[in-house]
Amino acid sequence: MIARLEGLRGAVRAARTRDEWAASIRPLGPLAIESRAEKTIMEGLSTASLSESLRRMLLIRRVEEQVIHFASDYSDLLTGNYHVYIGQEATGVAVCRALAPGDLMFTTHRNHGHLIARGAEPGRVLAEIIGRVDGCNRGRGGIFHVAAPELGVLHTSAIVGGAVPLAAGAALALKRRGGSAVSAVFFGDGSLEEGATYEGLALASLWQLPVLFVCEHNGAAPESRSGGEAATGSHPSRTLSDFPSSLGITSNVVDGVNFRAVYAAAAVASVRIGGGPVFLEARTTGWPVNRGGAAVLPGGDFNLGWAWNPSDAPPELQAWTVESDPVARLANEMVSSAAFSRAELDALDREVSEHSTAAARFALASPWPAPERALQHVFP
Ligand SMILES: Cc1ncc(C[n+]2csc(CCOP(=O)(O)OP(=O)(O)O)c2C)c(N)n1
Ligand SMILES: [Mg+2]
Repeated sequence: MIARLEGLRGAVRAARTRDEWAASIRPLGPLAIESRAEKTIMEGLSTASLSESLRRMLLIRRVEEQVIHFASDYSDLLTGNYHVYIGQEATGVAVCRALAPGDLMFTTHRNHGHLIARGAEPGRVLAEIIGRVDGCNRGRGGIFHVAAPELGVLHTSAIVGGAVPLAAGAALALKRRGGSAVSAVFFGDGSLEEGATYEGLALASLWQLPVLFVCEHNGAAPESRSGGEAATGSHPSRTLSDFPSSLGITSNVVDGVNFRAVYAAAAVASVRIGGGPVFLEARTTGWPVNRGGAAVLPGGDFNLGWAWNPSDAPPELQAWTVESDPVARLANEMVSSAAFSRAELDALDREVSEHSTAAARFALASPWPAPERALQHVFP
């Protein structure tokens, strides 16, 4: 699949000039698939890749639950704010699935989900989150700066909007080097309140840089997710993708709860990006028990059975599970299509839960970095 995407990128670049790209600016998305190459992408979403995608979405959820346990079950593991990615798993997994191995990625204060979506080992992510020596960055990054250069995740910035210009800069380097790699950046809707974001968007458009801007709009009402207007309390435009559109960037709004829709938009974008940057606004509805910089688990860990029996979920999660949980939605779709049984998905979930429990044990057993090494890897 990845090799095919790489090949398609080259072919699409060769076929269209920059002017043609500029003229073609308009919303894209699942209904706007326009070429045979783009149709091939959707056909590539096979049974195997769906179960692998659900596995990864569940892994993010289970690892984030471990983060919540770290914060609630221990007094000294996580002493500040932390931000989990629960409710946005479809976006990270679908976008990462559409990326190729050589692509670069930048992320935010919700980085754990993105790192795992990109293939980072959960034990190393959890160890980094609690500052241990076996963490992705030897415990020096901590919860807000988990990075994995070996996976192309060059930097995480907890500064709202901070990663956007960095991703544009990396895209400039990629463009100068030639080749088909792209730079992808995840950021929240709040980033559109920051000047740095506009600089990054404007330069990416001016220089036609290969950047995939993924705006995770996690405050959207369920009815506004698949089109229409999204109520935002802090922006003058009610449709965030209007901002990049006004700068000449191809933009699209997609329902971030719908894995297939995000994948379609991201995969098509990653092919079209040869003609310049693409902006995806993925709308999700916030997990109701995500309280500011912390979270609670009112009914304990997520139970996959809630996907089929939402009335078993705690009252505050029932409506969200039905309307807005990307994991429950994909699991339900996979069972309704008769390609998978509930028992198969339960077995998948058990395996993922064991993986995340072992990852938490690994992180907790990892020692603190040695104080005498504190100045290693520091620029003089
Ligand atoms: C420049 C800056 N201002 C304020 C903050 C404090 N802060 C941390 S997360 C956050 C909310 C960001 O909202 P959004 O970008 O939509 O991301 P979400 O948390 O909703 O995923 C804020 C204001 C910050 N980290 N950086
Ligand atoms: Mg937000």
